[in-house]
Amino acid sequence: MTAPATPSAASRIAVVTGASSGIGAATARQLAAAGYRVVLTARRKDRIEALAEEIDAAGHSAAAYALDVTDRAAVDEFATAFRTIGVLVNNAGGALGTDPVATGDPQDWRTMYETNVIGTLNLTQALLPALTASGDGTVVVVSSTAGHGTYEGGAGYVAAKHAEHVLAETLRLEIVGQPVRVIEIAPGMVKTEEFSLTRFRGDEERAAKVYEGVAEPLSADDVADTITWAVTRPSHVNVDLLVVRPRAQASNTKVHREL
Ligand code: 8X3
Repeated sequence: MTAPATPSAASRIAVVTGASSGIGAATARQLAAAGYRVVLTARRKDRIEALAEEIDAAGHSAAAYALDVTDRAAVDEFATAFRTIGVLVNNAGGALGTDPVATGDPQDWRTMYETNVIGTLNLTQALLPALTASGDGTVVVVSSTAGHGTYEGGAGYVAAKHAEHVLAETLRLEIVGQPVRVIEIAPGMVKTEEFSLTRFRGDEERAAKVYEGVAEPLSADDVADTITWAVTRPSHVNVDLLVVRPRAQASNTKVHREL
């Protein structure tokens, strides 16, 4: 079995967006444990500062930087802090609503496109020079199984996640020959504290129904584990796309529930 690679000095920094909770927070913890100096970004400063302290206290290295990924000027300003970085994990994003195409709110579609797609574009564009300068860079795009198939009520989110998939696939084509990998991780049903709650605008009952009867949805740690595994493969190994679902989920619309 291939041993996990340890980052070189020039590629030791890993930037994680949406690091205030869920998959982002779990990924920050695991990359820190794998030897990266993690830079946590999210809008909620208090949360990422607390997580950075926790990671430091565990003997690893972290810094927190409050950032809205949709604010290009702020992203550009953030990027000036880095000459070289090893890893960018584009995790920030999320879903809003489950309305059908016929009645979906265009503003929800815009918001999802902005946070998931333009946010990923902003960070990737701003940090690509530093990733390339490291001589060993990795861009991770945390998309979704929603980026690979649709389902009723999901179109706004599905469209945004398909766009993220296209961004990753196109970037990989465009920068081949440069020392930067592009990895897409596409998780299916993951039970986190916020994803479903945000989608249903705080309606706890509807949010909980998504996971009803599902024995073991994926956890944030399960997904962070796949991200960390892909990132710590030797530099010449590019995991283009990794789809990960719970065993109880065979497709976006086929879920085994014990009710
Ligand atoms: C989350 C998966 O099924 O809610 O990205 O679209 S799903």
